[in-house]
Amino acid sequence: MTSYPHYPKRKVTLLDGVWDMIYLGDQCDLSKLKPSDYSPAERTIIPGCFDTRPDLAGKRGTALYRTGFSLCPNRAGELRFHGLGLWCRIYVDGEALYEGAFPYSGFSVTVPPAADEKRQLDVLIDNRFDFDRVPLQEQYFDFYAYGGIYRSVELRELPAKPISRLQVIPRDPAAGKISLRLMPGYKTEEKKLQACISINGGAAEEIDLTREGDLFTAEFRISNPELWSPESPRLYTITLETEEDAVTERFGLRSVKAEKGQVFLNDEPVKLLGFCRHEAHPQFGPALPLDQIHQDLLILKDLGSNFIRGSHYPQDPRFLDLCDEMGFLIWEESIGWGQREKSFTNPEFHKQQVEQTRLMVRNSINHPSIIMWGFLNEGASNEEYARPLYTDLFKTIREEDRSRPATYASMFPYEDLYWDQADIISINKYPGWYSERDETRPLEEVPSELDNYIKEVKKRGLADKPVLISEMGAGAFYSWRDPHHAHWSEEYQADFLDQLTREITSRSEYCGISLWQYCDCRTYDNRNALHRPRGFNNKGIVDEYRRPKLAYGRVRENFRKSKA
Ligand code: ADA
Repeated sequence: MTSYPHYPKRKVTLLDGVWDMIYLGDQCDLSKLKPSDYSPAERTIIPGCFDTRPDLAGKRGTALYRTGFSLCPNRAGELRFHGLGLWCRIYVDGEALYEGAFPYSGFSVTVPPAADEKRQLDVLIDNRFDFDRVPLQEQYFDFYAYGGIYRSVELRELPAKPISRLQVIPRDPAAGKISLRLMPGYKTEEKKLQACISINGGAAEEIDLTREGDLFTAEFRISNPELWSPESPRLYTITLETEEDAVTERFGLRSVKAEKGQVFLNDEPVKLLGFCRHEAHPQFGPALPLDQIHQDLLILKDLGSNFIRGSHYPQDPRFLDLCDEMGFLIWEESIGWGQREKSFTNPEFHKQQVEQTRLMVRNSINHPSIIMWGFLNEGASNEEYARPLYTDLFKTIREEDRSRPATYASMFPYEDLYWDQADIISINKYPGWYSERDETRPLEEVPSELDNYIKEVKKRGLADKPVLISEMGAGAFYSWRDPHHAHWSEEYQADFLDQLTREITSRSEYCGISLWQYCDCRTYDNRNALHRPRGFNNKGIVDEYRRPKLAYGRVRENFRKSKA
């Protein structure tokens, strides 16, 4: 089964499975490369990354992937890529149809009709760093930049007048009121659109949608509405059918607000307790098997978390579907990591940031689990040169969706310039770990820093905005125990996270925390690895194989106590 949306009137084929592949090395001139010059003969598995395979581990270069598919003769199709990186060019029957570098973003490519049913798909993937070609993901990021088709690929047949998506925005959830926004997948001048809708597969009702810009919109009311919440994650499906096409989307009835220094879910204040999570595993990179995604969520539930920050890129839709079902609250963010002047002053970077952030909101808008949007993790929010992009990204998100708060993780709590634009103030800081003071165990920095951030927010007259610790953490090597409780020992991390989670759960001035981080994950393979022993970011509460460290029990107890 594919993730939502579903298209019940179309033939949809999941192309995941065994593909052919050839690794072309690290010297390819992409402008000259022709897939027809190669006969990929190696078998490989999609979703998958070539650079996690034992024979190609750590390679940076170009790989050509090939598979066949069937499409009804003389009918157009749509290839849906849920996530790949770093750069790709997509060919059908030898014709280049798309080229781009939007790591972790879901996007579609239209396949033109042909007389033959049998078609050939070639995907060229390149994972070499090159700011001009791949401005969104760079070598200095503290997470490994994998190469591959790391999420599912779907083929959808297209009718003449396809429906692209149906956005469902809860307006007054308790009264069952929703706004519908249909995105047609074809050009039209029509002012009205007639359709039938059914809720949860029940009786169909006729509805008239009215043209608004590029969309068709309508208001609708669900009878006997039941709210979505972490305790009771009630989901609805809606199927909208036109003469030619139908789409089934899944949604939940819930409201989110950020005001009076708190986050409200269904008008009740909620304390957000959880972790930042990378899609990562030593064997699979970000191409996680569904079972692993589910097990991660079971572990996070066991830890007493209700909140996950999807760091630092748009999330796998299968993960978001499970979060909807299991009642997690999610921060989804577009890809970004510590960008400075070179990026902010580059027009192509600016354009692609806006484009991928818009894509993220459009792709994920119906997930009730997503309660906030984010972007530009630890960007230069202390610099004036960053103002145009911060402003444009807030604008982009609000153009697409006003039903959720927008935020960004700032590493500059004393110099930030854009907090006034954010709905939630989110702070990434590492007192007690990256300590500037010369102490053996700088744990006592934590409470005083937490006091200072709040003082700063109040001083700036922003006390109405909720304050979230979007990252704080300490590293530990799994199974390294030490009576001295030295840095990197499981004991030091346990002391640190115990103190931090007790502080956050007892302070009403903080709306929550996403601890850095859920699991250890692979990062640098260059000299930066000197700060990242093993080439891993070791701040996980579980290691890369999800084995719990000592801190697990302490955090679990504190999170659970807070919710009791
Ligand atoms: C930053 C960053 C994380 C990670 C973390 C760390 O805050 O946002 O991705 O690199 O620091 O481990 O230092």
